[in-house]
Formats: sequence, structure tokens, C-alpha cells
Amino acid sequence: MKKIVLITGATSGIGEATAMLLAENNFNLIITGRRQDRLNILKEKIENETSAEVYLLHFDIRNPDQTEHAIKSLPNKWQKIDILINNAGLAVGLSGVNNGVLDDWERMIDTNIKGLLYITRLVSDKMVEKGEGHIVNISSIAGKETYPMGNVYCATKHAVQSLTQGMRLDFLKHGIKVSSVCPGAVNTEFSLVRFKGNEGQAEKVYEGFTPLDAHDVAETILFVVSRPRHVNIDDVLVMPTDQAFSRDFNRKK
Ligand code: NDP
Ligand code: 8X3
Repeated sequence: MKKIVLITGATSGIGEATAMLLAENNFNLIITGRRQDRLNILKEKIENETSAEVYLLHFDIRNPDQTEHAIKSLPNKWQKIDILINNAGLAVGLSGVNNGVLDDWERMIDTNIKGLLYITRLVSDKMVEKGEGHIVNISSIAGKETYPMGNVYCATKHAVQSLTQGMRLDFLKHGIKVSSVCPGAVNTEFSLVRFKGNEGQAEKVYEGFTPLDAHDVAETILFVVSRPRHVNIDDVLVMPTDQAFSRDFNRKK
């Protein structure tokens, strides 16, 4: 029987690429995000191109009631979630703390930390009952290093690293695997979101070097979730060859 994987933030970037790759590799999928039109298109594409079954849930992960309602609305056959991929997340703005924009801080903290916790609480409770499951948190190089003006985003990803370790400890006796995947720069909608739709600023981030693409990270996630039951990949750092440190790029121009 195919395992069921729930991927948060599957409407673009790493989440979308992971949904596609896992569908091609014998997993059934619950895909989530706020943009329902994109979820519909992805569901149709996966169902046309693979043998995977797809269920979609659209909700804002910052809202605990919406998140709980969505998870509780799952039909019986979709309730046994084997793998949770906590991917939904974002950076908003770049500024010193003295110039910080409160709304930007709240969006990052509410999505990357609180949203991750809301959904993990609901899904992991069922995993504990079953005595098995796997939680994969998409963290970042920003969870291992802090870069200038990235203070709050980096803090949220450091929190994801800490929560990964905390979950690993707490779920040890329940047979639940917990992993963290930490990418360096990936060319997705991430920078467009960070710069609030400014395409010029977003494109500059990836100029002069070859970043990862979403499929590179999806391949890492596929490896992490397809290890045998007795193997847990605790933490993976996957970087572009052209990036050695969070802000140390081998730019050609
Ligand atoms: P994208 O912007 O392409 O994708 C982000 C996804 O998160 C979207 O599907 C978006 O869906 C979802 N999301 C954001 N806010 C919410 C919300 N409030 N409720 C539900 N879903 C939400 O970026 P990436 O694919 O790059 O980012 C995926 C993860 O990877 C993030 O956690 C990011 O921090 C991390 N990461 C990214 C790196 C990069 O360089 N790109 C590097 C390291 C880590 P929707 O808008 O439809 O709700
Ligand atoms: C996203 C990558 O550039 O913020 O986590 O380090 S970056």
C-alpha cells in the first residue's frame, strides 16, 4: 500500500517539486497551501502524469482553527498520514532590528514557527497512537548561521532546528522519525515573497552563480523519506556548489 505524505506549502517551489517527485515514486499525497487554484492545477497534473492519488486542503497555516478544521475534515482513508513534510514558510523583508517591520516579523514567526507547531501537534498525535510516522522539517542554512539583516528569519529557522531536536527526543519512544532538511539558496518564489513582489530585487539574489533548484531539494527529501525503518536522517545541509556560507557566494560577476 502506498504511504500517505502531507506536504505543507505545495503551491510553489520546494513543496510543489517534492509533491511531483514523491508522486512519481509511489507515494499518495495530501497537498496544502492558501492558493487553491494552484492546488487544483497540481492535483490534476499529478493525477494525469502519475498513478498517485491526491487530496487537497487549502488553509492558512497561521490560523490554528483553520488548520485543525482542515485536518479533521480529512476523509477516513486519508487520515492515516505516514509522513508530514513541514515545508510552508517564508522570509519577509531584510532589515536591522531597529528598523524591523512588525507585520513582517509576525508573518515569519506565525508561519515558520507557530504554523509548523499547529499542524505537527495534530498530525503527530495520530502518529503516536500508531507508533510510527516521519516528520520532515524544511529548515535552512539560516537555521545554522545568521546573516546581516536576516535576524528574525534566521531566528525562526534556528527555532525549526531546535524543534526538530525536541521532537526527535520526545518521539524517540514512539518510533516516530524526525528529520531536518536545510537548503542553501534555492531559486523559487522565496525571494519574490521576501521582497514583496519586487522582481528586480528577487532576481538579483541569484545573479552570477548557480543556485539550487526546487527539484534538487526534492531529491534530498525523497532520499530522507525512503530510508528503511531503522534509519533516521537527523539533519541534512544541502548547498549550491557556489555557496559555502550563508552569504559567501562564488559569483562570476
Ligand atoms: P515558495 O515561496 O516558493 O513556497 C512557499 C510555500 O509556503 C508556498 O507553497 C506557500 O503557499 C506556503 N505558505 C506560505 N505561507 C503560508 C501560510 N500562511 N499558510 C499556508 N501555506 C503557506 O518558497 P520555497 O519553496 O523556497 O520555500 C519552502 C520552504 O523552504 C520554506 O520553509 C523556506 O523557508 C525554506 N527554504 C527556502 C530556501 C530558498 O532559498 N528558497 C532555502 C532554505 C529554506 P501559499 O502562498 O499558496 O499559501
Ligand atoms: C533561505 C535561504 O538566503 O535566507 O532559507 O539563507 S537564505
